[in-house]
Amino acid sequence: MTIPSRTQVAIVGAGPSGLLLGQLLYKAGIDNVILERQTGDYVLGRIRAGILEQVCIDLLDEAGVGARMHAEGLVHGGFEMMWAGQRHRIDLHGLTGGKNVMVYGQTELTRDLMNARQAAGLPIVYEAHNVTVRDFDGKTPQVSYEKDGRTHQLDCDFIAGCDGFHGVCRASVPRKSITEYEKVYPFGWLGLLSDTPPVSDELIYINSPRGFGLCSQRSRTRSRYYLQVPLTDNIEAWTDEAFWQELRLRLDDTGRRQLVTGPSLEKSIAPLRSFVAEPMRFGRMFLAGDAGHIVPPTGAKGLNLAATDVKYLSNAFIEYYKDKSEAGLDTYSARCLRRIWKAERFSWWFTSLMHRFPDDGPIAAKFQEAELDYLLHSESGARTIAENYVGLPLDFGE
Ligand code: RFL
Ligand code: PHB
Repeated sequence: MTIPSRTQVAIVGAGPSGLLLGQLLYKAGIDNVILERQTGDYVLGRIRAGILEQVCIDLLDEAGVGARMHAEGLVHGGFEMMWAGQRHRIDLHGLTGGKNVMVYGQTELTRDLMNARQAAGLPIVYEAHNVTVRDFDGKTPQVSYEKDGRTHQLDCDFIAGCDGFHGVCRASVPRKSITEYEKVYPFGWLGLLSDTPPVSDELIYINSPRGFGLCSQRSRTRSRYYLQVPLTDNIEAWTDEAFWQELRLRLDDTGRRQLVTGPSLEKSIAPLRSFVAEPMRFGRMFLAGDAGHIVPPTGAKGLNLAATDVKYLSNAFIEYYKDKSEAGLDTYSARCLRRIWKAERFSWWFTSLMHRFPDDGPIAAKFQEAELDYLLHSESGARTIAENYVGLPLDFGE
């Protein structure tokens, strides 16, 4: 594949944000080049999100990559919350006027986007090292990168920073031009993926005296489980058997009976963080997805927020090239941030409600149980959870 030295939009990062943006721009006839630090296999090996909101599903359809998702994804009309050993169902479908979520792994979605890009023969550079973004405050931004020992330069109209939390784009902005808000949580999530049938048809979020637990899934034969663990825990110390034993202790009797265990396919510990960078536009460079914000995974919002950033950004580029209007570019940051802060708030609140915080005494657990008891027995309480979980409408509050 020949990589041009000039393009309209240079996209840094081939995670879901970068690949989806590239595909939407391609559909609209806008040239783009993607530069990714890792190999494609490495990107596909990262086990992350599992839950898609309707807004994200619609966007994948718009990008023309939804066929396998509709064939293989599982539609969920509810999930369960457990505390004090009892389960209570949140009827997403009933409480939101018919909305659902879809279980479809980030790995699969990424694979669909990669395949579509390859089929269209669009330029993407894997193992692009030392990516550097320059002159984005002027009219002629540039991106340089090293590949196979040679330095290459890419001239462009715009740079899309889709390079995740540890990327180069946000880090290249002068400190005086950016404000960062951050909260780091005093625990992590230990995740385990296994080819075993899920313990239940729907997800179970568990508040237990031993800490949070989550029973999720990727398909009818593949499960994904998470346990709250101290940040000091070492992944090597968590044998599969130790994981299953701890999950049993956090489940109820029915769950313990129905749990099918097996060897792990992947096991990792992820730290939990709330983070927002403001603004998301710096001249001709725009941040999208985890490059601009991080949520703790409890509300399943990270990938979905990335998808809505990409929707606003692709629309803004399309307006710019087709209608010669900069209106979408000018409002991009404010529109995204309005949505992002609501998802940040929900994810922080849901995390606080469901986890045990090491410095909190027994009274905090009592407060959590009282709040859960109230929320799940109040229709408006349950609806508030459901409405946020399925995702607020794109035009919410506009
Ligand atoms: P990514 O996926 O981090 O991709 C960024 C890409 O940029 C590359 N990169 C660079 N490339 C070139 N030069 C550089 N200097 C570069 N620096 C970085 C990286 O290699 C990478 O390929 O960000 P993106 O595309 O914005 O996507 C965001 C999502 O990945 C993330 O929000 C979700 O995974 C979050 N998340 C969840 N989101 C949901 O909506 N629903 C869920 O159920 C859900 N569960 C989760 C999650 C995240 C988790 N972890 C591990 C953080 C569960 C977990 C455990
Ligand atoms: C997952 O399946 O990885 C998953 C599901 C729901 C969450 C977080 C992660 O809230």
